[in-house]
Amino acid sequence: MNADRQAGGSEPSGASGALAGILVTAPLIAMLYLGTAAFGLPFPPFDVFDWLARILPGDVITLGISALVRVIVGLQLGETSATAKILEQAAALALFLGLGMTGGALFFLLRQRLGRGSAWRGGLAAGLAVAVLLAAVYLSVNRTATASPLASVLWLLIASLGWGGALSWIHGRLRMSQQVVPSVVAPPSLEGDRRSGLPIDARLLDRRQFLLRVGEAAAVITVTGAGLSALLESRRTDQLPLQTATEEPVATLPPDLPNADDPVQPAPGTRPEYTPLEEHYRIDINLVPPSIDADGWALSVDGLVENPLTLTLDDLRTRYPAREQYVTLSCISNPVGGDLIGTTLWAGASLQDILAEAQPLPGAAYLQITSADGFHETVALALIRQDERIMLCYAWDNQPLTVEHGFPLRIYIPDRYGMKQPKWITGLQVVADYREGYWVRRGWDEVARMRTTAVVDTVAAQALVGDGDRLLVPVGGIAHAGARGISRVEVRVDDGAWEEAKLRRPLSGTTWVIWRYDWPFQEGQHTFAVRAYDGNGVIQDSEPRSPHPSGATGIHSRSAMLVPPSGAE
Ligand SMILES: Nc1nc2c(c(=O)[nH]1)N[C@H]1C(S)=C(S)[C@@H](COP(=O)(O)O)O[C@H]1N2
Ligand SMILES: [Mo]
Repeated sequence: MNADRQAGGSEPSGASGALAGILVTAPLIAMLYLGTAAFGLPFPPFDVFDWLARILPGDVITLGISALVRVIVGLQLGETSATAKILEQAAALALFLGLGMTGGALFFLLRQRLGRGSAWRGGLAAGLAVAVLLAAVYLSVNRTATASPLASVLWLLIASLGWGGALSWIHGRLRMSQQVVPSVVAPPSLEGDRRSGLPIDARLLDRRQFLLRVGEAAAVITVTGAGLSALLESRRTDQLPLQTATEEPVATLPPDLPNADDPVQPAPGTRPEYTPLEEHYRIDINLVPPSIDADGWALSVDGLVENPLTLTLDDLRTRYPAREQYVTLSCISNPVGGDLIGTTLWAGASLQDILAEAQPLPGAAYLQITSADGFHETVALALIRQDERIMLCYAWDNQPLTVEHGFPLRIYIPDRYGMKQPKWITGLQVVADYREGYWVRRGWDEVARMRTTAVVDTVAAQALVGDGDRLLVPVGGIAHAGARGISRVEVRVDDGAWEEAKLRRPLSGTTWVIWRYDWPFQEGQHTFAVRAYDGNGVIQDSEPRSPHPSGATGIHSRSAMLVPPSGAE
């Protein structure tokens, strides 16, 4: 046996370490999930992913986002932003498992190198190293754990030590089984002990059999832990109506829309003009949105101001005239025709009113906005002075902001893509110098002005309408040009001429416009293309451009097979 070891190759290999890493990390993930679901402790797999998303170069992230959106749209995986979050969460788990695997391999290789020193000390060192890394990541990005930082760091320490201990234990057992069962006679089967003629004893199991047992245990712990956590979490979220962060009643009726009497009705199949809140896209840099306790939160307005302010949510609601605005918000990553766009009623206080109270000092030129998740943006004071609609918004759809959409406070800036409009605002600072915002620094457009775009949502081949002796096909969708409005929409069928569509009066000057075009029915396959002119009469860019860096452009079209209605012949 000694000879075997001295001959080399008796130490468990790096590959065994990789396997051990997986077998130890999977149950660890389940236990961490349980800690999150039961006690609001941090969940490092998501934190590590969010941390990477913040430190990786902008091009890498942008490439990742556009690939993700293309896959979701291409494979028709469902609503883009919700699907993206699920895929990102899966990627985060895979990444963490991969890191655990690498950690296991490294541990085994290091043990080979460092010889046979005290095994438990190796495990302790590995656990401590992991604990330091996880705690650093937690402290730098985590805004979702509700447990105290002390409890959280302790928990990370315990979990990491458990991980290192288990790894070291597996390593020790593998080495021991190698010692007892010479590799020449240890066949890769459960018959191993009998064939090698050794007594059946847990300590004498051959490596494969031992790993099989560990694998079984790991699977049981992982599945049980994950199942239990999922159960706990669904209980908890069931109690939160729509994940609203306060106890205020949630409005269930759609608001009375100001254009309800407009004669131009959306073509059947057009997306809802007013987006149900739960269907509004969500885009941000967090796998789980930051949860902010309303009681502990207050907005600080400081920097180059005569009169620094600290405003609670109630102050914002009561000290300044409330403003309401129907708004269409779009992500700059939205492809033409995509679903990363939505319309709802925003309410808040004009930033003009708040700045008037804070009184910027001479030399003040910009407002820096910081968010709980580390996101930030800069707005020129000159822009705020010329547009009273720029507001700090505390309500959407007649109710407090939901956690996903920025509770307790977000900003609204007309005519800008979502990337310029922070959610989960914690502070405003009046400054002299410009500083690039989060996505600007990562290579996206500095101004991020909404592009003029139009989309064919529907060719209502199943909802033909009669018009005298003619049969018409309703075609329709949305057109949008930020706060510039839409003055004209045109439709082209196949290679025909551009024809004017009807416009429905919009909910406000800052929402999309619903258009409709009823086309005299012609049998066969037809393609309907659409283009829009903004409120100033400027025609849209028809050149197809990808979202990066300034927003997607191009002509949207939709094809449909038109067959005569049965019974119409
Ligand atoms: N704090 C914070 N605010 C943010 C973001 C973010 O990642 N963090 N993402 C921005 C982007 S890119 C968009 S498109 C909008 C989306 O807002 P919504 O999720 O409410 O639709 O939020 C913006 N505000
Ligand atoms: Mo966005």
